[in-house]
Amino acid sequence: MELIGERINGMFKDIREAILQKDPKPIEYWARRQTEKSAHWLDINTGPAVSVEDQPAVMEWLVQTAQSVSPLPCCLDSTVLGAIEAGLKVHRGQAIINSTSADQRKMDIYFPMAIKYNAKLIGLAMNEQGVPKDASSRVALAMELVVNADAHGLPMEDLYIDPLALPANVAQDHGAEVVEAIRQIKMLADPAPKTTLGLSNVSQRCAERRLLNRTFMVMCMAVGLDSAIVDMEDDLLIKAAAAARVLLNKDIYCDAFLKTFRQR
Ligand code: THG
Repeated sequence: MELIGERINGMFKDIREAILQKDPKPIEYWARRQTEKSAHWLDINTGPAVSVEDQPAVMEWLVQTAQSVSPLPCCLDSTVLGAIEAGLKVHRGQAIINSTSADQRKMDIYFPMAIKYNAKLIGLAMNEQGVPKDASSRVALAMELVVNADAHGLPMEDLYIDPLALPANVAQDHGAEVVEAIRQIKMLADPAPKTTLGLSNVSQRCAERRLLNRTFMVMCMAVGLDSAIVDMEDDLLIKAAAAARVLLNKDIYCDAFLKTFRQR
């Protein structure tokens, strides 16, 4: 299970303030902290308070600040093309572009960009018409992403398809559809594309957030979830990921499997 730490996101008040004050300390803190907690990538999102014009410079600053204290690669999370490219230009290691939709005009820009910068690419199972209601429409959009990866020459293991998790309190019917979509997406091609989710979406403004996050993650892992953007502060979530890998026979069982998982 590949873990992408969600915390460097302007949606959080301390990060929003850090961006406005150009104070590197909170960024450095969360880059180090999520690295210690065994994240594999750092999601970097400027958040809603930064204007489109300012986004490239802020993304560049966030990536450089995070990578000045952490060896981890970043998952560049923005809807602004210029911000993604600014992040890619200063990034060290293999980045993840987060994200393209299955909109053909966007795919024709983002797939070549991923290849140019040797980056991985998250493809959202949505298009101009928005987020689909059921599993089969998510899978149809995932197929568009797979076809485009093939056509543009992006290796299938560098494509991460995100069927889009929505909050359980307002979109309860989507949970089971996401699970079924993941199961089918893993059968679309051989080798299969990878799968990912913004896991904490599922519990936004819900009671018992961590319980919902952990449970949904394990359910999705059972049908082929390869990675997720997660709350690395939730130690039991990380332990559940390790346990699920053992129980799915993806890692060998040893008495130290929790420790072993965190050391990778
Ligand atoms: N798919 C992809 N990328 C994504 C998402 C996705 N990036 C953003 C998001 N969704 C994943 N990251 C987060 C980060 C934080 C929260 C949820 C998802 C979160 N934040 C608190 C909240 O809204 O309640 C913030 C509260 C606070 O200020 O402390 O839950 O789906 N590809």
